[in-house]
Amino acid sequence: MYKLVKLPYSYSALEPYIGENTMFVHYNKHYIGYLNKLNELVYSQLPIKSLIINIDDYSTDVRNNAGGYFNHSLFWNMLRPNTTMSKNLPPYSLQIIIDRDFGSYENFKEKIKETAKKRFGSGWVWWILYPNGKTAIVETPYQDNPLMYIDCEILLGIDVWEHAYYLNYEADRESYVNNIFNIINWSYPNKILLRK
Ligand code: MN3
Repeated sequence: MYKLVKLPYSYSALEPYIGENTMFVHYNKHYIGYLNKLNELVYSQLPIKSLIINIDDYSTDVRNNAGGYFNHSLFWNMLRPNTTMSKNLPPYSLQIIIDRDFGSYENFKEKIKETAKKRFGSGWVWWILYPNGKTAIVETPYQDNPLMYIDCEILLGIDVWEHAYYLNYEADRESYVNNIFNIINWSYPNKILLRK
């Protein structure tokens, strides 16, 4: 049985950027839905990451629900509350990597916004780390993620399904993505890069 990852903050903690209703529905309806469906479909002792890496061996139903479960389990921890309305800039250790691979933090943000715009319909935008140490921004459809396609590590993921923002932003994905930089938990990618 795959298990629920607890939301590491309250449903209202990401306000004003993501509202309490959105978080409640996102967690309880969508996330728990993927998990329950996945547990109905497969009885596996395999760590979820191994299942994801070998996803081509499974049905589309397993792919969608395993992806939904895995992606959201990461996503909750990639965000953090920002009650001080600070700019939430990445720490120096990440700034160096961002400057190296994207030129500047502004360019990095632009690249993410542009990639989110390019994703037609539901999906995710990712900041990934290649085995050679370079990082890049990519996107995947539905509940897919880069581990299903290539050898890499996920540094950050942004859910650009309408269910992630519609109650707050209606169809304005751009404003949602623009605002999400205020609540990115930079410790998440930082920990992965420090291990290298
Ligand atoms: Mn979602």
